This record gives sequence, structure tokens and C-alpha cells, in this order.
Amino acid sequence: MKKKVLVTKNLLKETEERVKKLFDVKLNKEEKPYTTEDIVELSKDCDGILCFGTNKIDASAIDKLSNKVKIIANYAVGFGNIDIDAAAKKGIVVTNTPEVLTEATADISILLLLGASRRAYEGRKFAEEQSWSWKTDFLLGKQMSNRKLGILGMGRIGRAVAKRARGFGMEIHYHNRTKLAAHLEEGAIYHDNIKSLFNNSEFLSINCPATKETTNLVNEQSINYLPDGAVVTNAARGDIIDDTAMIKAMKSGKVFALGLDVYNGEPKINPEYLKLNNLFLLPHLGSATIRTRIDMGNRAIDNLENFFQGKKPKDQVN
Ligand code: 8YV
Repeated sequence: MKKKVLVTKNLLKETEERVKKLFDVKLNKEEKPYTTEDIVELSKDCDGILCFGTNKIDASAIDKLSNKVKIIANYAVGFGNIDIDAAAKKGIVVTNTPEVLTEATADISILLLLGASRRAYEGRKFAEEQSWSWKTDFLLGKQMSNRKLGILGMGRIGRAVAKRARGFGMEIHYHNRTKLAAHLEEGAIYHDNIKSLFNNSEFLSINCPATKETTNLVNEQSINYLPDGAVVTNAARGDIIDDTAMIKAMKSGKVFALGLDVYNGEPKINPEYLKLNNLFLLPHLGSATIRTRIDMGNRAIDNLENFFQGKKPKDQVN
């Protein structure tokens, strides 16, 4: 008999076809915004859940989940939305979708760096108004080519950002909990602390996972370590930046411009950000390409399939 799986959001056609072939699925065709309680309720008769980064499954939800649920396959590389320790305690396996979104997310990091540093938001507004006059000092930005780029979090995505940035002639600096092997560093300069990384980050790209340690890592004190007029971008998770401190730095010019794809409490955005022109913002598009989303779907389904076949899923995170 097919295993029963709750799918919390609508899937791309290709993913839906495959998931329907393999499992007895409860789909969310109308894309209802399921609350945590809805997920608990709807998964009562299910063996597994295929959910998304926007679905919060915290310890109290895990506690209430039916004992029938044995796996939660997250359609995302980040899994901060799920309490993986509580899940492990209850014997529930949690999986994510690494690797397949590395390139797409690195591309977005570069878009953020360029969009912020070259004032794309203000540029778009002037272009729409069709009334700008060309002047030598009109909308002058910062040029990232041949400058220093600091990468906070040199995992797969951080390294893919570094690879692209080398094409701009950038000197790569990074901070990780541990120094990478030389073949992964490819000449990037390691800093064992934030102060030293930030001191060297004329441009800063945030690509680390959201953990207790990275919450508010970019705060009033650490922002002050940056060179004056730095450009900062975040394609990871909103809670890595202390928004109040960042807004202050953007107003003072300490931070020349900020590029964001992720936000604290998204889709809500701190309203003070929206008053600023030196912000280039996107609505969490890191993995949003057809190819990547199909691959993410397949990766999540592979994890479910392996698990129900009695194998350890490739992407188990707990
Ligand atoms: C997703 C992401 O769009 O994979 C991640 O961690 O942030 C994005 O790729 C989102 O989480 C949907 O599940």
C-alpha cells in the first residue's frame, strides 16, 4: 500500500506528477496558507509531511503530531523552520534539499551585490519617470570589481558566490567556524573571527545558515568593524541582521547600500527599510528558477522514497 503524505503547498506540475505516482498524497491545490495547527490536524492520518521553509513546525507542533508521522521532508536547504531536535526525540526524521539550489542562490547573491552597489532601485525609479538628465555625478555607485569581498558562511553557497566574485577580480575573505581545506578555499583568506572578516569586507555577502549563533550576528558592534561605506547583502536568513542597527548604519552612510532577499518575519519587512533609497530588495527569490525548483522537488521526493523503502535518506539532518 502507498504511504500517505501531506503536501503543504502547491507543487510544480512535474513534482506533483511524481509525488502522486509514488504516494497517496493530500495536496493543497488551492494553496491555503496552512498554519502550524492545520499541519498537525491534516497530517493525523499521514506517514510523512512534505513541507516548505514557510511552514513553522516547532517543538509544540512536533509534540502534537500523530505518532504515524515518521518523516518531515523540507523543500528547502534551510531547516530553521523545524525543531529538528524535538523531531529526533520523537523518532521523526527531517530532511532538506541541499546542493540543488547552490547555483541559483549564489546567482541571487551576486544580483544583490550588483543591485545594491550600483543603485538599481533608485535607477529603476528614475527610468520609470523618464525624466532624468545625464550628469557626471548622476546615481554614482560603488564598483565591486577588484575590491575585497567578505563572505560570512563559506559553505556550498558561499563558495559558489566566491567562484563568481573571482570573475569580478574580487579578493575573497571568509569566516566559518572552521577553516576550509585549501582545495575548497581556492585562495580565499580565512578569518577566525567576525571583527577581522568585517574589517576586510568592503563588500559583505551573508550566506551562513540561521542558527542560535548567527542570530543578530550583524549588529551595531559588528557593523562598526566594516570599512566606511561598505555594501552588505543577505541571501541567507533575515534574523542574521539586527535591522535597527542596520537601518541606523544605512542612514549614516556607514553602510553605503544593502541588498536583501530575506527578512526578519518575512513577508513583513521593517517599515523603516522601505523609507530608504539605498536598499535593493527582492522577495526571497534565492532558489526561484524552474530548474532549481524541479530539482528541489525531486530531492524532497527522493528523501521520502528512500525513507519509506527503509533506507537512510541522503539528506537527513537530525
Ligand atoms: C525556499 C530557501 O524558497 O531553501 C531554502 O532554505 O530559503 C528557499 O530556497 C524556501 O525556503 C521554500 O521552502
